[in-house]
Amino acid sequence: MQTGRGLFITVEGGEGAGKSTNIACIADFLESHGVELVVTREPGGTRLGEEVRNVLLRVRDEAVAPMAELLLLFAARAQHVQQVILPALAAGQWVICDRFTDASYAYQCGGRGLPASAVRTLETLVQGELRPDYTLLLDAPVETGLERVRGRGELDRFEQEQLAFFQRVRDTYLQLARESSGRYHLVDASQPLPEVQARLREICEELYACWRPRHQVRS
Ligand code: Z5A
Repeated sequence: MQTGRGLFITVEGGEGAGKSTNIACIADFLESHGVELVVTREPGGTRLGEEVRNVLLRVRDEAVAPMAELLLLFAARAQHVQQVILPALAAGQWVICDRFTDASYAYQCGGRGLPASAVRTLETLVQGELRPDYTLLLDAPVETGLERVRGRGELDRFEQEQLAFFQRVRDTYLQLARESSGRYHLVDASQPLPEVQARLREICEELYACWRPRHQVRS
């Protein structure tokens, strides 16, 4: 982490883990401490990225090759990194991103079976040295998350996958959390929302306390 730079925090988890709900709570908490931040998401975060998102999520009558899916995700990511993430971090803002490259390891490698080397190659090409400073993994049993999402109505192309796919995604996230335990904060997202949010506020408080002494924060 460079001095003067904002923090890059990614929020990951399976379907219905509560990423969107909890990012709103994290953003409120940080803003109340005077942290300037950008909240964004993947796929998406730019006009181009949001168009790619629509292409990726739309239900289609042809199978999408896993490598085509991965390349589309990284095309959107390249635009997002250059247009949004790097400029915000350089300006000292925090970036809170709803999913990032760990989702490609979880979904395209764990879920679809692509080799991790494909993601590693694209990660280096597209991001250079940019990696998240911290990752909050909202973890819940697959059935719990799917139940929450399926109550919402129409399912997108990913949400129509089978249970075994989502189980592989979850297992991959948990493996990433074990391998990068310094970066990952694992949060039990099956708990009631107030408890999940209390834990997230605690984590943000710790991150903020480490970051603040090196930075000017408006009162
Ligand atoms: N994808 C990929 O394959 N590879 C990549 O590299 C990237 C993405 C970046 C779209 O992502 C898809 O892109 C995604 C993976 C793929 N697959 N799918 N599907 P997305 O993040 O936009 O989609 P999502 O994961 O499906 O997000 P979501 O459905 O919006 O889930 P969420 O944001 O985690 O949950 P939520 O909307 O905050 O909460 C869902 C409901 O549960 C809502 O009614 C909440 O009030 C409720 N909730 C949340 N927490 C709780 C608790 N603790 N208790 C009770 N109820 C709760």
